[in-house]
Amino acid sequence: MMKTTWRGIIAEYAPFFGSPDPEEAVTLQEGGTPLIPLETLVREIPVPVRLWAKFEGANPTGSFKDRGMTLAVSRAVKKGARALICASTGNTSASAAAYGARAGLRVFVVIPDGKISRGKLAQAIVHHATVIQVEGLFDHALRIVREVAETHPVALVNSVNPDRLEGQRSVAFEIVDQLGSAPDYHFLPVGNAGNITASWAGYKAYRQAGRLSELPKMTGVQAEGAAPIVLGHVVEKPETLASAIRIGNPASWQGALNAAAESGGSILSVSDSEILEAYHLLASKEGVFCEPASAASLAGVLKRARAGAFSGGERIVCTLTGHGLKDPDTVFRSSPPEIRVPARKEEVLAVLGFS
Ligand code: AN7
Repeated sequence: MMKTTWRGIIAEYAPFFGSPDPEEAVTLQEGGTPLIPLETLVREIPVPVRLWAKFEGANPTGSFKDRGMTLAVSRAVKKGARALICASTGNTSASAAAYGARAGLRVFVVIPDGKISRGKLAQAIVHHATVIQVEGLFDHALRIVREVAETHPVALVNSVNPDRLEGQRSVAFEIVDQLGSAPDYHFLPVGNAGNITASWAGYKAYRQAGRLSELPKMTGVQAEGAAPIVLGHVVEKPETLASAIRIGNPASWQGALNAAAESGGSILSVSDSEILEAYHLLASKEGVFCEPASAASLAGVLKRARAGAFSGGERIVCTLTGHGLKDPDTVFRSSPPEIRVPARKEEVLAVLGFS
């Protein structure tokens, strides 16, 4: 007998998506990602809470973007689109390139020159997207593709396309299904602010459908050097090592503010060194390798915990939005040098401390 496998979010949550029919979906069986208990890291928190990571790096292209891309590309195909376009800090372009390839569409990605991680660039290239690097920021790239898509026959698949956010709601459905209820707190990194907007909409849709009663407090985490929502103004020159969230003027700014306000949550910022601390803790203490931007969510939890925000008993989920393999350069830049010895047993034993 064939084992039942996960069929992708459109089929698994069909009642929450009016279209397309699951048989017509452009899918790589995205979603169904692990909710991993962080039983070692939780000891960093001075009061007894429970902590999980929703590991979105386990999606087919290695980030949460696949949840929105399956819906956006499926619907674009139904409308007769022949080409897709997006601006990206890397993960959207990787996902658009893969789903576009699967649907037989041309894909154009516009990215900030030299500012996206190598793995993501490799993904766009290997799926045969046309990669256009612009000498500017993500914010400039987004403005350009919005204008192009308004006047030319290319479907825009950035999260300003509502299909993207509709698909990204599915992460909330899964968390509730996995936990049996919503967590008390849901922490996630914020760049263009689509994901916090979509996750919040997902919880609300699930409650409306009678699948949960209590909603979580949505807590968005920005990088200090790219924290327009926390600062309350556009950041002209956003800077952070978490390149995925190096965004100075988020498209879903208001959505993030609403999610935080309606849920009783908040938006905070963390420094690059706090991000790196969380990134290395996850990898070295839990075996979970996410990209730097993703670790901002855990950095936010630790920062809040150290400020005494939790009283004990809370259940906390952090979204880890993308896989660490997308950005190997950060590993080498932030770790001690590798050990090299002559090819002799004694040399290896000496390193082991057995000499
Ligand atoms: C790993 O790919 O904006 O707040 O162009 O790749 O919904 O923007 C990526 C964003 C967090 C922020 N973590 O999510 C893009 C892009 C990772 C990301 C975010 C992104 P949003």
